[in-house]
Amino acid sequence: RALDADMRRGLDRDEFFLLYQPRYEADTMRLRGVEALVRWRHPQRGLVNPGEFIPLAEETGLIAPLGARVLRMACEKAVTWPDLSVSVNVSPAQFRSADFVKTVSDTLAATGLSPKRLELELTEGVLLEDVERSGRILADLKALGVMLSMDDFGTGYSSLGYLKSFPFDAIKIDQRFIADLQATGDARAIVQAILGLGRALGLSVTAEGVETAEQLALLRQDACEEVQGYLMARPLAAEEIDKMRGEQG
Ligand code: G
Ligand code: G
Ligand code: MN
Ligand code: NA
Repeated sequence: RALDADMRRGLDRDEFFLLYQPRYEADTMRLRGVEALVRWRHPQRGLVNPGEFIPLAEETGLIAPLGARVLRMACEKAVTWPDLSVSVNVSPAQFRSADFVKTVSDTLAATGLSPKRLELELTEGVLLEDVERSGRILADLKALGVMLSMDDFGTGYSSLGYLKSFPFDAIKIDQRFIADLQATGDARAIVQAILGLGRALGLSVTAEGVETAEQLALLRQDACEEVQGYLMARPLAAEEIDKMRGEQG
């Protein structure tokens, strides 16, 4: 397909780049880290969003080289931000590709990034297929010293069992629950339950998609550790993160 050929050419020509969305400690609003989010500057179409090309890259197998490129860019940048952690999204086909663990290990070695400052965000889809093999990959990643977080938590089927049997360090509450968050109601009850689960299992919890002051206030009331969302900051160019770090001192 045309877009597939375009992507191959785009990789050769360095058309992919990263934006970084800040993640804050909810208590203090201190900048703690960033989530890397890939973008494609297509010569004819302009800016293309990952929602359009990640699924295609998953189908064609191009996700492995694209994911490796993303990881490399994120780690190189993170080395210049010693006070921050950087999270990178890993999609299912990338996770299962033959040399994923080696790619992560090689990238850490090549960039010199401390493994504990790299967080890999995995969705449940990563784990669904071959549970035993997934478990081995997760253990190998954990052995490298990187952090593992479960993304979009709360919308899948077996997240609770996965949290218990796999070595996750963190969970990110799915944006849908934050969008519905009000002082009273189901969404708040669910968010509180996830926060309780995080505390009980020793997992750090991030609320994603925080868009209003009310949502932020409720999350702070309920002792959510970390927040991310348009209320605080959109995904930003690396230079803007440089500036923010300068201002924070
Ligand atoms: O940045 P945006 O909100 O448009 O992202 C849309 C989707 O694309 C999200 O689900 C996000 O996790 C995913 N995504 C963004 N960047 C990457 C990436 O570098 N790798 C993978 N696998 N997914 C990404
Ligand atoms: O699937 P994942 O959680 O990685 O998706 C991250 C996506 O969510 C990115 O595309 C990012 O642009 C988007 N995002 C980040 N903050 C907000 C927000 O406050 N509101 C909405 N609607 N989307 C957000
Ligand atoms: Mn994510
Ligand atoms: Na998410």
